[in-house]
Amino acid sequence: MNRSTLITEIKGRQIFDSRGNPTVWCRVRLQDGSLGCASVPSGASTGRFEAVELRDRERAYGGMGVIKAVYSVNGKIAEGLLGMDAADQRSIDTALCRLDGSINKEVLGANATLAVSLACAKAAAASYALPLYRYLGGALVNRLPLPFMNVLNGGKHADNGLTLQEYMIIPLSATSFAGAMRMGSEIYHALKSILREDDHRISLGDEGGFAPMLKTDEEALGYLLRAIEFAGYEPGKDAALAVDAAASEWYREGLYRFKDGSKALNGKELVDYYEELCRRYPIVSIEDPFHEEDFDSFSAFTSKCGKKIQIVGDDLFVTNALRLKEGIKKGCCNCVLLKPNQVGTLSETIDTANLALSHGYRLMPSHRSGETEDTLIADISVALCSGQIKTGAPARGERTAKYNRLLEIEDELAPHALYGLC
Ligand code: 2PG
Ligand code: MG
Repeated sequence: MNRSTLITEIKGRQIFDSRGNPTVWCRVRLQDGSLGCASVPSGASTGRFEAVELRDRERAYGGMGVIKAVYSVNGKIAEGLLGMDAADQRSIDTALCRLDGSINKEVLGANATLAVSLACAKAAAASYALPLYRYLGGALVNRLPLPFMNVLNGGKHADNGLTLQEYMIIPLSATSFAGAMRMGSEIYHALKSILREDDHRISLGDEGGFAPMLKTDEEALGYLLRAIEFAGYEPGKDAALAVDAAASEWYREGLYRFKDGSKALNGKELVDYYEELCRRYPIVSIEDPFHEEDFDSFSAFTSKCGKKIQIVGDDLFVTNALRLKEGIKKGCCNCVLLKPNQVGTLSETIDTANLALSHGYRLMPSHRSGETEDTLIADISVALCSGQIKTGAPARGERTAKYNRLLEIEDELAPHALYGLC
């Protein structure tokens, strides 16, 4: 055992996320003085089967305080982990699961366990003087991901009429990550100009995308096409579209009910609706097209369209290997969204990623709508060679922190850096 990576101190603190809600921060100190700090994001459209984010449920912060989770970090977790080797991530994460003892981290809180799990990895990487992506991914890692940029926000992330939660652009024809950022940024600003010209408000949603008062999803997709063209690019060739429907949020009593009241569809009708959207717009990826328990519609849609487009499971799989196993058995999706805070430790996140890869699924590391300045998912996307990442608009510090980190990694990997999907 490398004695310099033994944990000598674990310190938790309550900080704030991009929505102004409290969240957990943690710093791990090692015997050789190395430090690792991590903070935990938080979702708004959360899956029912996610690990539990422990909230105080008291008067302060409208019940959103995380003092209990911080107490878990400074108390039970610190007691259990002091003296352990931070470089032995598997043992650290096994110990965190054991200390919690529940199946969904409801005792200590997944926000507490994840903060510590990630801070240990960062401290160990610092001790080895390796960037996190290299520490986690190994010597051969050299691929930068294609960014899925959420430039128009709807659903639970904005108070407009849009049913689908995220409308993303994908800079397909870029040949480098820096080139992808240029294209994404130009399209983002083109979109702003067009919206302004049409007298739409240009206020932002939770993930930095615009949140105009549009009425229909097709109107939103139309604006994305116009923005791509206005920026001088060709829709479908230079930049494609993707959506996150987050359909669990608009499913009630057996039907998918559109926000504007125009439609209430059953699963089969919704499959047809998506097929039609894909015919009319250059959509290459749809996330959570159905409710998190509607495995039948997921598998029907995957067998119909899974060869043509990427179908991503977020609330469906919640980064959980057991949920993913069920989805694999039933033929649901061909890509897994990876959100470490849905499961509560780094090892469990990577286990789910490996299970997905071994069954031919793609990976999409993802931010949450409530974020911090932590850039871990940028490093994870490189370490896992995912070839893609979803981390919001190319605007707002908590989003650009991840993009800027990827620009830094691209520089570090030059001249051998590859870009995009394998
Ligand atoms: C999603 C995410 C991130 P939230 O649904 O994919 O974009 O949103 O963090 O609110 O779950
Ligand atoms: Mg989602």
